[in-house]
Amino acid sequence: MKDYFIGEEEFFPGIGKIGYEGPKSDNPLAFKFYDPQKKVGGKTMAEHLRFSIAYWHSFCAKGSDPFGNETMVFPWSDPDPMIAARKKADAAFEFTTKLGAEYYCFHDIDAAPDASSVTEYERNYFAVAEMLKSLQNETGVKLLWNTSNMFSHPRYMNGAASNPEFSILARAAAQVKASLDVNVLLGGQNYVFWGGREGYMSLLNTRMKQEQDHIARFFMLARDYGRKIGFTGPFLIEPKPMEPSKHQYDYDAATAIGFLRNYGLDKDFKCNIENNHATLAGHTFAHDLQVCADAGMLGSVDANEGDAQNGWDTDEFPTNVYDSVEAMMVILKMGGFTTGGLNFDAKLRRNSTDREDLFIAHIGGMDTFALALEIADRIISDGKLDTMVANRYRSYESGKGAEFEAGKLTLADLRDIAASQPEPALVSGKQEMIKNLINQYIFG
Ligand code: XUL
Ligand code: CO
Repeated sequence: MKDYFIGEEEFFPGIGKIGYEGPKSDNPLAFKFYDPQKKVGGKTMAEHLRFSIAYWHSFCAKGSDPFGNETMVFPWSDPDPMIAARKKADAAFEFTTKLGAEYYCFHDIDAAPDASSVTEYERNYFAVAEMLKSLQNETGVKLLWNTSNMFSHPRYMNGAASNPEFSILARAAAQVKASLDVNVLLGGQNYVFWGGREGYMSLLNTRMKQEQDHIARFFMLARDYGRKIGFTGPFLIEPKPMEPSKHQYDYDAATAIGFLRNYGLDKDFKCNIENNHATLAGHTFAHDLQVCADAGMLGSVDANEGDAQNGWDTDEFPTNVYDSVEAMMVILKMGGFTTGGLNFDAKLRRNSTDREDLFIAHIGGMDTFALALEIADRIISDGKLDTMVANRYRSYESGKGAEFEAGKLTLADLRDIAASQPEPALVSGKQEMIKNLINQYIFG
């Protein structure tokens, strides 16, 4: 057992390394479908899925909600904030190693104690970063991304880079600068911006264009600084339509991509797509992934799911195989992740209070994506679905359709083609047949 915990204290006693036992296993602390070394289409499951653990939900948030107090007792809490940070890091690496996830993600103030003085904040953060570095070296766990929390502190109530008050924008910049320094120290694969308060509560007191210009300038400065200090990975925008703001500027993937292109940031920035953010925007998870993949801008994924009956961000662990299959089809077709991965931006329900629940929740999420990976791979390599889709677009492969695609026809040419032909025949979209086919792949 000692192999799998790092610090002085074991925080998940009685739980060892989680192994693969197969679909017949009735051990809740074993993988039923995620077999890290199993090859799917030339790569191992671990190489495809690149699972990551979110520091904030797993080791910081204790289950309070607007109506109730904390329900979770964390043995890595401590009245001394630096000791608490040390214990939390030990707990995080013990958990991640026992689970067999290869990556983790954090906000600056998840990992290190916050401070209102910038110097003290930096001192805390860099000291914790050294601890994280030695834990990474000991365990082989890697940093998928870090980010700066520019939404919890009261100073950010009117936004960070979009704040009407310049001194707050500058304060936010100090956090991004420090997080980039830490990212480079820890060999981070990506850097994330989630703009929870980069939006507005009322348009009546807001200059939308000026705020968006400021965000773009802020991103340019972050990019220039990052490149200067040797950060080579992509910066990732995480779209979300609302919550906590009434309206957020990175509403959805299409909006974020339009913004990045508008300001010439699309070479250095991509998107980090979260399922529950896409559904809040009125899309499916697969929709926002496809929008990014089509733009060559799908960087990474925050894996979770919402509740179909709720209009808010419930950040549940993913168990929906249908949604995950569709997501994995998009990811596989774009050639898989490069720097990105599947980060569980998901939290336990506040009444899931046993220590083992964190393992069980992640095991479920990893098994769901492992299943989805295998099913998506079968759907793609079998080719039936692709053939049905290709048939829908066949009329553009030759003749006048191909000439249209090649830009050889005018509007008047199209009119003449239409005039010379009978009323076009109706062509079925075959949606029901396709859904039945997907069920065959999932359950057949
Ligand atoms: C909020 C959210 C964040 C980002 C990182 O909805 O998803 O946790 O992933 O700031
Ligand atoms: Co997220």
